[in-house]
Amino acid sequence: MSVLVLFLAICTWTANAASTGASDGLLFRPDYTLDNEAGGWLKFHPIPLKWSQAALRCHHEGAILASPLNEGLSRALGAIMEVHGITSSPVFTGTGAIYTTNEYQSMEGVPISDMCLTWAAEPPATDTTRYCIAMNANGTVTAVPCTDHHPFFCYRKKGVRELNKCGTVDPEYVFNLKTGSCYKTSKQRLSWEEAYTSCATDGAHLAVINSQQEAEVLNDIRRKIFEKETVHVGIRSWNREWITVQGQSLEEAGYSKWHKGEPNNDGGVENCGSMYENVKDLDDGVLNDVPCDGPRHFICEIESPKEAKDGNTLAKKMWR
Ligand SMILES: *[C@@H]1O[C@H](CO)[C@@H](O)[C@H](O)[C@H]1NC(C)=O
Ligand SMILES: [Ca+2]
Ligand SMILES: [Ca+2]
Repeated sequence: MSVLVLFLAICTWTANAASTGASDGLLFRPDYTLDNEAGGWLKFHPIPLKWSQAALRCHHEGAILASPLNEGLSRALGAIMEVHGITSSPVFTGTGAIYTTNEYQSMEGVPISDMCLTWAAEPPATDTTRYCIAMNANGTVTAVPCTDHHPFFCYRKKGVRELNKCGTVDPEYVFNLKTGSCYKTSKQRLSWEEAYTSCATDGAHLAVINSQQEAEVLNDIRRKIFEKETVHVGIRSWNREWITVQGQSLEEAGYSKWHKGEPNNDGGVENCGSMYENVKDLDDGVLNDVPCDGPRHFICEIESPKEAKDGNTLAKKMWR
């Protein structure tokens, strides 16, 4: 009995701690919602994934797979599940037998003995299956195989420094004074669509050329990092109408300089935009249409804070 009282006392104390520190103007990604009860930012991912995929997805977003670390977080997760009508299937938490089959802890390293969990179904004592902890809408938890597919929450605890000057948690975005945008170069060659998704996951977009100066800046980056290679940029053709990933025509965007003879729609399959390799030092940064499937390097862009408002609104629409 005394153990139970102590347990409740800890839970209450933690919940109070989590709900202190009202909004102090710090920002995180616009697709995340600040939840004071949770003590940080939350994003619900309704598309079910395996536990390992869910954990990686959160990591790429600069967050962590959410666990019911305290009552505040538990309540916040339960409330969002209710809003989304998730009552029949539990959601993955960031807690499970992550490193060994019989020791349960959250991704932050908090053992389950330190959490306020009410079990609907406990993990079997001995089993070779790896179990992860899923949460029901009523706040109870269930052990489910980590290879099952469930929706999940990503969580970013409120801290002192959330975003760098590029408005992201990713240090690879480099601010450029000439254009006021931040750029990140790819590590691997991807198809245009994969490149598009890769930038979107960062809260960025495939680089859109908005001026002659930006064409030169991007071409300098391209030449320095990728030398003679072409790179995907954020334009695509729909029935031979070229539209940027922000929904503008090239003229509206501010740059529509094609290489001589381009866009030629070679083979009838050139529906994606690339920045041309530097052929004779004459054609720096001009556009060429290429097949979307062709794996190429690419540059992601985040606009300056002034313009980022629109960019973020667009991005927010893209994100669920
Ligand atoms: C909570 O929900 C789970 C799953 O739907 C169910 O098994 C459990 O009995 C419920 N517990 C309570 C206390 O309502
Ligand atoms: Ca731009
Ligand atoms: Ca072409």
